Amino acid sequence: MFELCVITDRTLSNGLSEAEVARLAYAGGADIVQLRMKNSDGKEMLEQAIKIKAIADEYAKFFIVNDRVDIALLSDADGVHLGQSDIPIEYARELLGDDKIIGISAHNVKEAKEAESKGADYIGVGSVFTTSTKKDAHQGQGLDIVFKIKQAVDIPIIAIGGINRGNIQDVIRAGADGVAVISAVVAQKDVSAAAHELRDMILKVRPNI
Ligand code: TZP
Ligand code: MG
Repeated sequence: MFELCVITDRTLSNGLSEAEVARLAYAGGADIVQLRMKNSDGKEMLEQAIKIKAIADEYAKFFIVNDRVDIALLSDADGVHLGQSDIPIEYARELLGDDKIIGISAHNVKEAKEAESKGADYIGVGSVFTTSTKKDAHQGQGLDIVFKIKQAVDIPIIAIGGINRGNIQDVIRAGADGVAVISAVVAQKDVSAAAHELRDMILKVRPNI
């Protein structure tokens, strides 16, 4: 369900819109597309969200919105992904209800356990490796953080940050249930092929999916 999450980034997507990237990513095998539009107007983000929701339904895949609970509700997304300084999970849950997915970013075991106890559906863990995609990321926490958080919680964990074809299998072996990537898919010439290759690599390490 959560094996490969592709997160949009207009600045890396070679002129493609978020919805165009989403279609290619789903076609290649992404399980989730997360719409991430930092600094964009609500109107433009909602337009992309509504388009991606329709595409996600076509492919019977998941659609998650980064940061914006309002956009998630208005587009009938499957859920939201929230960081430690976004709307706290208890408030987001009040708005979204029990049926929507809420993912929470955690950088240590304490944050992960707290998110789980407050009803998070999955934990985003990172940045595992260094990445230039998110300048203020907690850089390069290593595979160790994946292992530690996996031991500490019972909900799925999705690793993020600098993950690519060269290290994705190590991340799964360290205990991640899934991975989230931006540049390794969105910035590639063939977005579908990149998503397909990464998902295949996950399957090779976890053939039981
Ligand atoms: N959160 C932690 S690292 C990161 C986010 C959104 C960026 C990941 O991008 P990339 O290109 O897959 O390293
Ligand atoms: Mg956020």
